Amino acid sequence: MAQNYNGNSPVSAHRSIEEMYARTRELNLPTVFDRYRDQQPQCKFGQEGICCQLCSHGPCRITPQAPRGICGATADTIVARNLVRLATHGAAAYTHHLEEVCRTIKAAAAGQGPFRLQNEQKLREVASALGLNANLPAERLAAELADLMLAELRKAADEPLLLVEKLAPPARKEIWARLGVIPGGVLAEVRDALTKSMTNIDSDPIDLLLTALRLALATGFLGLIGTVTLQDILLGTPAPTRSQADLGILDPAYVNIVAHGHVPLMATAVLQEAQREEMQALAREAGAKGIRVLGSMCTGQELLQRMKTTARGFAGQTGNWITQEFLVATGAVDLVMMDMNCSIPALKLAADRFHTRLVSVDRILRLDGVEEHVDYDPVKAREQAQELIRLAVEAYRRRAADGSSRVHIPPYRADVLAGFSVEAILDALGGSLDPLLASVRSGSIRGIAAVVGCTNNRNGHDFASVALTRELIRRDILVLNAGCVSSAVQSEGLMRPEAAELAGEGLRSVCQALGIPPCLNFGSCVDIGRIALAVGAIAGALGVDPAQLPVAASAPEYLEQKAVADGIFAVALGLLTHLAPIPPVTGSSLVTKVLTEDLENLTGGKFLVEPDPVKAAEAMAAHIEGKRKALGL
Ligand code: XCC
Repeated sequence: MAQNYNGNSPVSAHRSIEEMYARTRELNLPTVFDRYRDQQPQCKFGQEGICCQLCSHGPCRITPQAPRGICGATADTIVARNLVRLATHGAAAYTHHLEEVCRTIKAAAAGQGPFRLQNEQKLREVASALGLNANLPAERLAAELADLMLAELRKAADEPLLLVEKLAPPARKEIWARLGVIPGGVLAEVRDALTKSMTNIDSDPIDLLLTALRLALATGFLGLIGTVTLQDILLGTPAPTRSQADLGILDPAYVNIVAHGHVPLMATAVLQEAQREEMQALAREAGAKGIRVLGSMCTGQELLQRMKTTARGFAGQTGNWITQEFLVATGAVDLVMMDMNCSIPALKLAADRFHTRLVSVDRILRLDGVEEHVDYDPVKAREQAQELIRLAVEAYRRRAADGSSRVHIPPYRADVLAGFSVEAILDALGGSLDPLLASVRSGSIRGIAAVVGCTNNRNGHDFASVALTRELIRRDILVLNAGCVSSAVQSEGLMRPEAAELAGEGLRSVCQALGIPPCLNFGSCVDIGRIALAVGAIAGALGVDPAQLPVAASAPEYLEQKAVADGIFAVALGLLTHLAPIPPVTGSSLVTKVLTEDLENLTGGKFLVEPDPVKAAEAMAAHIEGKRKALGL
């Protein structure tokens, strides 16, 4: 159940983290929960989005006595501008991920580096949909597709994205064209949004909000859908596999390497190298039973869902971003390879108390105090992976010399069935969406909810994600998870087929007939692109617009800027999008009203801000029932 976090236990929805929090207190190691408490009370101006620090006259804070900043900007302008800047950060970060995948596909196509294309069928389908000659040899076609994506990334703002033209549902394109938000290249959109949200350029809150929509569409189609598509071609399309989650999967007898971040390329290379006898022998020489690669956050979800293709031998998922300090504090982690985002500065403080080695494996990631980096290079990744494994074995030797008294592993773990994708669902259903749609029509499944995104300590770790998911499945709403929410749900055992027992009667019978859990793991946060494709496919099969579907989205514990861009993408797609905690927009009644009310008349989607997960589930269910009625279901 939802808790009001006050710095006392319970701090987390998971027994493992409760136990580890007690352990870190014993060790006098401050963690996220303690620092959260130390920050209270937090600044109300920042929370409401009405602090402007853009120019050297600032900071300006809006109050009834001072309703305008020194330049004359209103609360509406300041809030909208701050929101655009958040979304811009998110959009920019996704482009890095896409570029890394493009570089890797090109290396693989040239026969360089550790990867070979895993899904030629998808390559040919996508290439043909985007107008390439799908009959070319696979390697050449893959390189052309990667070049096409890079060209999309770099298009000018007035050159509409091909991916929107070719992949968006037709009714959506009309709506976006009317609003003037069909985007050009993401980099140009990022540049425009950053420029507009500078001091004294764009002070029109409505234009700023439209800028955010445009940016989010560019992000959604290229950063999310483009990246997911290329990753499937390179690493394989997710297929159902069994694994385990939570800190109890750690085994101190092994050299433990944690894959932590978002871009699963170096992690996959390390996993593949770690399977080789020569590397396992290195570990045994050091006295370990072998090497295990464990997942954390979104990189872990990426490995988990590809255990049938490039991630064979993966040992399971430890948790999400709030778990990271507690994971290191088990004393059983030898190396954390950190890629892209969500490695917190405090991870170093935890690692310093143990033998754990932190290594950045992405050129854009640097952690204060961490000198070691092996920046991913698609051509040299095999040798880099071997280097990382050697560093881990060295750290293991230090741990072994230290004795095992400092290792503390909470005994909790849960079985997981992961690896759902549109293709995997079609397979499970015998090749067509019809059986699923029939269950929705008959009402056994009332609708579908995408419960995705980060975890956030504001209301305690993972309480809202788990409670909302439970409430939705109880109401016969099929849940798709992605991002840190996936870990929350996995650790509580909700991604086992047996969790069908917790669902309402209708959903339970469908899940039991198919042998699937009531919460389907769609992977990492970039896999929100996969969910968008699934929504588009369902809308297409029913011959309606996505906004008409009995579907809703939620980011019940959103944290950072990528999630802001994702959320705006979901409302642009026409979905009711639940959000908690309360985003920094409440200082402007105009922006709040546009986002939570008026937007529905424009895109069909809107935000629902509700910190209480039970109330949020009720509102999402009511929305789904309304859509069913309108469709005559
Ligand atoms: Fe980071 Fe992906 Fe958010 Fe989790 S979900 S807190 S971004 S790790 Ni993407």
